[in-house]
Amino acid sequence: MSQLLVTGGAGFIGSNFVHHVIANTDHEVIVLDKLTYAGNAASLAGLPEHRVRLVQGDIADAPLVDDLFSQVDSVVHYAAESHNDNSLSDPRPFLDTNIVGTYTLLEAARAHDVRFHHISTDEVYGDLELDDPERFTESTPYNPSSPYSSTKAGSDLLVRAWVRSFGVRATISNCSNNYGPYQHVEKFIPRQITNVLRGIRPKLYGTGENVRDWIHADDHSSAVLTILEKGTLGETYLIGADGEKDNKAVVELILRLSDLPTDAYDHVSDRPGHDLRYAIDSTKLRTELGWAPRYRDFEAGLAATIEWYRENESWWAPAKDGVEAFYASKGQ
Ligand code: NAD
Ligand code: TDX
Repeated sequence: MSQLLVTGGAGFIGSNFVHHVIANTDHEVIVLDKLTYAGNAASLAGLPEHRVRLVQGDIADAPLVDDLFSQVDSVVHYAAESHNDNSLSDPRPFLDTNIVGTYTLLEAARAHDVRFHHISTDEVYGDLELDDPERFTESTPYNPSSPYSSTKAGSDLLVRAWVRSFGVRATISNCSNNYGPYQHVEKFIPRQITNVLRGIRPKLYGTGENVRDWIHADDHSSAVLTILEKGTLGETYLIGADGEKDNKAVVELILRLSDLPTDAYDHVSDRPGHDLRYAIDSTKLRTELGWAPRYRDFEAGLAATIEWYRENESWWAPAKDGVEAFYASKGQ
């Protein structure tokens, strides 16, 4: 049994990870989360209180971070401003949390010699052409497009520098697009599912030909736990489950699974700088650490996710109107 600090553990992927850790290990977890608009204590409801403690606070608060690092063996760092569209309207919080926040955690990891795992994204590599036979690997050059992805790229580089310069015991993972329960309604899949549940037509940016490489959040969690347990210090691992789909196909599948005509959606204004395609080659993680995804059937995973949103309206309803007003103001 060890003590684990999970930053951003009240967000989408962080809360899925905490559920995964409680179900699959005997670790005790401290969640450090600022509970921004994206964080929700209700995502941790039902977990055993003697194993999970939520501390509301900012990862850029150095005294708080220092105190928490003195209580744990390992840290998994999910906390971030995570939404590309928000980063195009107001980039500042992305610098504060993703850059200064990560720096603050690295200084504490250095002071306390704590094992540190940094969660990042495939978006640091920029995008691929639709017909490019190559996928992203650990050696693809960084080429981020948006304020969000550039701050994530910056945070990755800070981790690498703290490993090399100060010997911090860290690993990094870059994962593709996640879906599953507890994802904020601002994101693509939950937005379209909750639109359908509300009788609103799904909204596709631009032509809808953009490709994302979908992985279930629980598979992301098992990969992170594998890296934490077996990963080589200083290394980067790409996480993906061979789930490439274009956005149009995802919207059509949501409509079909909801017994609606598959053309009952609207095209809306495109995202400025919209990355065309992401695709992950996760050979290193699979061959070196023996990881494999469990959710191999996207349609079944999506159907279960639709069901989760249908059954948990009280979790998402408070955020829905504000999100739709934000998108409507941008013609999206
Ligand atoms: P999210 O927005 O759902 O959750 C982020 C969490 O961080 C929230 O609970 C929020 O309250 C918290 N937070 C924000 N600023 C904070 C601060 N200054 N101090 C403490 N807590 C703070 O995001 P997510 O989609 O769960 O993403 C989690 C991580 O995974 C991020 O680092 C993101 O870059 C990465 N990632 C996400 C995806 C994806 O598909 N969503 C894919 C790859 C990587
Ligand atoms: O209403 C929409 N309609 C639409 O067509 C929304 C919200 C999005 N889209 C498109 C844009 C993207 O091509 O769907 C795709 C997915 O959009 P998002 O859910 O915003 O995800 P993305 O921009 O791909 O980034 C996500 O994956 C990588 C996460 O939000 C990031 O945190 C992660 O790093």
